[in-house]
Amino acid sequence: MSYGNMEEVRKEEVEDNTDIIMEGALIARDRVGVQDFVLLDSHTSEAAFLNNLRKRYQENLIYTYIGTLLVSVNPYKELDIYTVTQMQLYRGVNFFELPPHLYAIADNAYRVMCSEYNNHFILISGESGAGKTEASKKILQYYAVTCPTTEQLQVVRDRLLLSNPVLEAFGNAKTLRNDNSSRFGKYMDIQFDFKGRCAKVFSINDKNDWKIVRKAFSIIDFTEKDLEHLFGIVASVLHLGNIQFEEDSNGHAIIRNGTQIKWISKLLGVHLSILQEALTHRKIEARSEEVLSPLNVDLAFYARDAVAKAIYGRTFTWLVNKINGSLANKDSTRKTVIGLLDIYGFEVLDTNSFEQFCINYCNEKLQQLLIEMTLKAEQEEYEMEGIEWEPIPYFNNKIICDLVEQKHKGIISILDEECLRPGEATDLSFLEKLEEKVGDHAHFVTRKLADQKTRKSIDWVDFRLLHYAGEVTYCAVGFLEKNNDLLYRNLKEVLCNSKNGIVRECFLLSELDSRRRPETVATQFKNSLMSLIEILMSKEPSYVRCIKPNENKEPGKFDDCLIRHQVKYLGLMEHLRVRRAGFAYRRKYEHFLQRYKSLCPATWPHWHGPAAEGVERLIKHIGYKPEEYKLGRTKIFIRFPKTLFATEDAFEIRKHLLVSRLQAKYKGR
Ligand code: AOV
Ligand code: MG
Repeated sequence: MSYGNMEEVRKEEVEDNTDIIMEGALIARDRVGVQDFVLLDSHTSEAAFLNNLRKRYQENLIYTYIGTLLVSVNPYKELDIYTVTQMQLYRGVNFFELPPHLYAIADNAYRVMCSEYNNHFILISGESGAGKTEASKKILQYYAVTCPTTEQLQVVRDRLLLSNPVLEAFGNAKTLRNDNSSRFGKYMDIQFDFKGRCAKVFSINDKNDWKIVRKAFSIIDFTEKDLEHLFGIVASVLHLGNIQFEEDSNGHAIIRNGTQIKWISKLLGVHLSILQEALTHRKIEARSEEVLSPLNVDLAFYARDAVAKAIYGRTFTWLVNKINGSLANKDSTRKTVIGLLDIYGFEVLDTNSFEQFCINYCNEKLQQLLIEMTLKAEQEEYEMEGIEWEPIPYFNNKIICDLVEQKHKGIISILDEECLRPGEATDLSFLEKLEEKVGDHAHFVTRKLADQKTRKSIDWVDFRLLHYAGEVTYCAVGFLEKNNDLLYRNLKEVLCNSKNGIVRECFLLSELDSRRRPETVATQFKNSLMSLIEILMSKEPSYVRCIKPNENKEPGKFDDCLIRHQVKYLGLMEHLRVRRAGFAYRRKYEHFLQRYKSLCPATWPHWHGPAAEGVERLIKHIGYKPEEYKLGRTKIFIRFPKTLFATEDAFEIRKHLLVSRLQAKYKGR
C-alpha cells in the first residue's frame, strides 16, 4: 500500500516505529525464525516449516502464526509471558505488531466482536497433553484482567474462573499421556457488554489445591450442606472401589469385609442391609411378581462398578448444572459472547476402550468442523465470489466421521443395535456385525481383514480405526456394557431413597416408573456433540492448534518425528498453502465502506451509489496497490494483514481527529 494519501491522517512516528521493528525483526529472523509461517522465504515445504518451529521453540518462542491461526508448542516449563504486564501489552494492539501470543488471539476475537457485534468462539485443539487446558485457562485469565465489564458480568466471570479448579478436581485424572488430563469437554461462553467500565484485576492462582477448591465452592453458591453431601459422595465412591466379594457355598457373591459397606451406607444415607442386598442380588420382574436373584462374584463386581460410575458420573453432571446455574446471567440486555472450547485431546493408550473411542470420535468431529470452516469454506468462497483460484488438495476426514456416526450404517448405530439384543449379543457378535457392515471401509480393520489392509498384527477381540490423527486399536471387550451403562433396578431404588440430597437429586424416583429405554451412552455423546457443533457453526471462529513436543513431558525437547506427525494430521501445511495463496481478510462491501468511509472525501459522510463502487473509490483514494486486494461479487479480499492494519490505524487517527473537531465546535458555541 502506498501511504501517500494516508499521510494526512497518519502520524509520522507510527511509520518510524514500524521501520525499527521491521529492521530488528530481520536481524533476529535467522536465529528465531519467522513469527508467521506465511512469511517463510522458501517454498512451503514441511522441512522449512519444522525448522522454523524448532528454531523458535529452542528460543522459548512457543507461539507462531499461520495467518490468524495460532500454533502453540507445549514448553513443559513455566515461561515469563503470562504476567499482567504482558496482558496489558497485548490490549488493543494490532495482531502482528507483537510476538505471537494467545493474548493476541483473545484480544483480536474481542475487538472483532466489538466492531461487528457478533459472537465468536476460540477452538483449542491438539492431542492429549498438548496444552489445551492450559491455553484455555490463560485466555480466560486474559479476559478477566483486561476486558472492561459491568459489576454483574464480573461476578459471572469470576465464577467462571473459579469453576475451573472445581471442575478439574472432579473431572481430571492422570493418564499415560497427561498428568492432569481432562476427562470431560468444556465449553464456556464468556459474556461481554460494551459499556466499557472499571476493569478489575483479578489475581489468579491456578494451583489446583484443596484450599482453592474449597474457596471456589463457597463463591459459586455452594452451601455447607451441599459440600458435606458432595464430599460424602466422593468418599463413598472410593470406599465402593475397595469392596471385595467372595463366593458362598452356593456360588453366590457375598461381601468379604463389613467395614467398607458400613461407611458407604452412612455416607450415602442408605439402609445398610438394603444396600448389602442390592450389591449382591438382582431384582427380576416375573409376571406381576418381583424375584430377588443372587449374583455371582463377577456380576457383583459389575454391579459395584456400575453403581460407583453412575454415582460419580451423575454427581459430575449435577455439579456442572449447578455451576451453569450460578453462571447464568440474569441481566436481559443483549450480550455478545466469546465461546471457549477445551476438550479431551486425541489419545492412544496401551489399551483403548469405549472411552477412547468416544474421545477420538469427538476430536474427529472438531477436525471436521475446522476443515469445513477453513479449508473447505475458504476455497468455496473464492469460487463463489469469482476470485481466480488454484484449488489446494487436503484430506477431508468426513469419511471417518461418517464411519462412526452414520444412521443405520455407522459404528454407533451397529453398537446400539447390538445393545437391543440383551442375552444374545456379546462384544464378539458386535465385532462380527462390524466386519459384516463396515468391513470394506477404508478406515476400518479387524483381524479378519488385517492381512489385506495392514501388516501390523491385531488381536482377535480388537478392531482398528484409521483416524485422521493416526491408527488406534480398540479392544471391543466391554463396549456393549459401557454403551448400555445399565444399573440394576434395585440399586437405583436404593439411591432414589438416599438421605444424601445430591444423590437423591441425581436419581429421581420418576426414573423407576419410566418404561422408556434410555438413550445409549454413545448416542447421547453423539447428540451432544452435534448440538455443540451447531452452536459453534453460528459463531466466528479463531483457532489455536496445540502441539505436544515429546512423549516424556520434558522441557525443551523437540522430537522431530512426533511433531512432524502432528503437523501432518492437523493439516497445518494445507492451511499454510491456502493462506499463502489466499487472502488474509475479507469484508462485505457494505461493512468495509461503513467502517472506513471517513477516509475518502467521495464516500464521506454518505455514499449513495452501490457499496462495491464506493469501496473501489475509497481504496483508490487511500492507495491500495493491485496486488494487495481483489474485488469479489459481494466482498473485498485483502491479501496481507498489514494492509488492513494500516487502514485501521488511519481510521483510528481519523476518528480522533473528527471527534476533537466536533468537541472544539461544541466548545466554540
Ligand atoms: P491438554 O489439556 O491438551 O491434555 P494440558 O493443558 O493439561 O494438556 O497440558 C499438560 C501439561 O503441560 C500441563 O499440566 C503443564 O504442565 C504443561 N503445559 C501446557 N501448556 C503449558 C504452558 N503454556 N506453559 C507451561 N506449561 C504448560 V488432555 O486434557 O489430556 O487432552 O484430555
Ligand atoms: Mg485438557
